[in-house]
Amino acid sequence: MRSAVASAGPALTRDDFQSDQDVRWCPGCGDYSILAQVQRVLPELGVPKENIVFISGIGCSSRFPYYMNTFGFHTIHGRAPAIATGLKLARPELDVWVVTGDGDALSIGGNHFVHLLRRNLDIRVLLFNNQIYGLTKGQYSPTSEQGKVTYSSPMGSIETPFNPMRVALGANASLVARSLDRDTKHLQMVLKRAHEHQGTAFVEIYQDCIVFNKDTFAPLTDRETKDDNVLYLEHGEPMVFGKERDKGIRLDGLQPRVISLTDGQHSVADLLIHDEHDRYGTLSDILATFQERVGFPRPVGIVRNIERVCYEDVMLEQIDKAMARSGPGDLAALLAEGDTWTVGPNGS
Ligand SMILES: Cc1ncc(C[n+]2csc(CCOP(=O)(O)OP(=O)(O)O)c2C)c(N)n1
Ligand code: SF4
Repeated sequence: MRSAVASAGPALTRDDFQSDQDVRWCPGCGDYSILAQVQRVLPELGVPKENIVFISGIGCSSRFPYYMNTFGFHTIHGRAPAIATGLKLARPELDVWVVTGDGDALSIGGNHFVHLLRRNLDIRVLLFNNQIYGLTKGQYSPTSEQGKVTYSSPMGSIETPFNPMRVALGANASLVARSLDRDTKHLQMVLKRAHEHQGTAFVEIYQDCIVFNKDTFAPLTDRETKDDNVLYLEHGEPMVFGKERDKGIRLDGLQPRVISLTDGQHSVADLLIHDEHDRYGTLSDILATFQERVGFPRPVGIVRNIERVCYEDVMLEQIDKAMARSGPGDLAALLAEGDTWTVGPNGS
């Protein structure tokens, strides 16, 4: 269910969304940029501050609600989706955002995370992926690459990492997107699109943990290399990338291939056209594999955007129907009915 829109009050600015708390991330942490982009975008969304709620779990990223001058809840590790679900069902008019990290969402909170996505409540989920546990000082996370040497994997992680986009698509998330902390305009665009979406919008944001996983995303953010390593997706447009826009993605049977647009063998007409509304996710599933393929660019932007019924709309309808049929109900009477007994002293 859509959140309530703004009344005709004074226009809000970025400053209106800054809280009075000192921001306690390490200097240079990518979280600062994400916070700034969220605070820049919110005034444009037209939602009154008192209708916005940020709910987080535990981690550096999860300190986010303290820094927002909105309602917020710093909950327990991995459980932000559960709290957000309860809140959205009780107060469906609120604009609910979940902020989580790769550890919070995909280790301890993996179960809650996938069920939020499959249920499709109208909630936005921002996953700050720094491929490490930041708050607890640098243990490998479920998105750390195989072989990653950390305090908890001194000989290199032997685990196959989660690909968050594949997890989200596997849970049939209705909006799946990716952006980067340092690509500020792109991140703002993705946040706005996530907000427009009705249903659970999952946004993976690559975030630099400058202390424990410095420069992990440098090839995707450094000026000299990013154009050759990032594929900016645009609905209805051919998949072109490269500093000279000289490369593209073509489908060869079921396999995507990177092709040159300057070798005289191919042209833009041969390239895959992005379709974010592809209902069954064939294209988004292919795009999600790019990060595992050597020599492929990393897709960013809206990977998938389909319409699905929102969980809270159907649940509220069911509650209305049940009340029309059986009246408003009486919880105390329900708890006391049927076989009940009283526990006496010493458990007798
Ligand atoms: C029940 C429980 N288990 C473990 C922890 C320790 N812990 C706190 S944050 C965290 C991981 C944070 O990593 P991530 O979600 O990637 O966030 P980041 O700090 O990198 O932003 C862990 C394991 C905890 N606080 N509570
Ligand atoms: S430990 Fe890493 S993620 Fe946490 S505040 Fe510092 S730089 Fe940011």
